Amino acid sequence: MHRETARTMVAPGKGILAMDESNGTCNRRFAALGIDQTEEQRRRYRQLLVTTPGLGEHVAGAILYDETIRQTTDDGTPMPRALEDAGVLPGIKVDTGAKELAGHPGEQVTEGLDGLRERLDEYRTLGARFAKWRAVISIGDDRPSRGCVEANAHALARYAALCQEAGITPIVEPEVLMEGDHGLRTCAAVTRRVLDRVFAELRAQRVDLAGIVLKPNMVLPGCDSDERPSPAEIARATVETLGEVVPPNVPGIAFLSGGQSDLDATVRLDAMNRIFPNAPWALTFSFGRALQRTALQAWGGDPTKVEDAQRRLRHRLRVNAAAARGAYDPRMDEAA
Ligand code: 5MM
Repeated sequence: MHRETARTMVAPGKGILAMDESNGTCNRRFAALGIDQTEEQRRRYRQLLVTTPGLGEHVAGAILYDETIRQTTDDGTPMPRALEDAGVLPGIKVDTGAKELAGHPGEQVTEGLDGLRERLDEYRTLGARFAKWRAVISIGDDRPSRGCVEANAHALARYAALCQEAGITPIVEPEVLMEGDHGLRTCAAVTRRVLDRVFAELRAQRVDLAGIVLKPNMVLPGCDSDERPSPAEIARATVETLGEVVPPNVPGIAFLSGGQSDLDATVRLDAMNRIFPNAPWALTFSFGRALQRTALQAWGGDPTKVEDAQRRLRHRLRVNAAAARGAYDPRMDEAA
């Protein structure tokens, strides 16, 4: 079952909408735009996303947060049902967040394994077909440490095994952050090292690699680096790094956007699919910010702006779905 779901999640020309911001993150994004930080506003915003006309055309799955999976649309339809009705698989973020890693100043380990078996049972009852767990790795002096990489990789593997036991497909998300002044090659080396460890742990925990979706960072220079590689250079560095460590039976790789601009994320995904049309895995998107940014700004908490916001989300979905086929044309954005 988890294999079939994994294949559906990365079906050709489709991606995943990451809309699983925890309340803290969602409230921060709302606060920056002067939107009330209430449960009702978060519900209205998530309703806007899941009821976007034609959502299922470009999106195979949407990742929800615990609060959202329990909410309904105005007419009382549970959010997961609204997604199913749109032809979109409902997913759920099941980690409980990245916390400071003891003995490793400046590093984090993602928590949420305690009671996960029982929570997965409940989430499946609520309609979840897949799950997500995000590990966070930072680059800096002596970072990432061996302890940080091993602890996060082990947790990701334990999570993935529990998901498959529950018939839920795991998204495995080890994110190497963009913060820092490191170059492209450093990011490539750290990403390779992290993924190598993640796959070693997945194998040790007997996770079926054909029944997962990998959600990594693209290989990029740090935000404070002077390097300005082209989309083609980034595409090559990313796919070649992944090619060294990601087994070919993993059905799909769905990238996070990690703070890139909307356009950068799209153009770089497109370059990967143009340069590597025969990659062993599907190469698609599981963006959060790079899909939602313009929609959230347009909405701004104003009920009269819902349609405009949905139009903007639909546009970013359309261009990224094109990028997932290597068929993005910059004129698509110029015309918007
Ligand atoms: C959508 O945000 C997700 C949850 O974040 P928090 O736990 O920090 O609230 C996040 O995991 C997201 O799915 C990934 O980072 C991908 O999103 P971006 O914006 O990097 O594409």
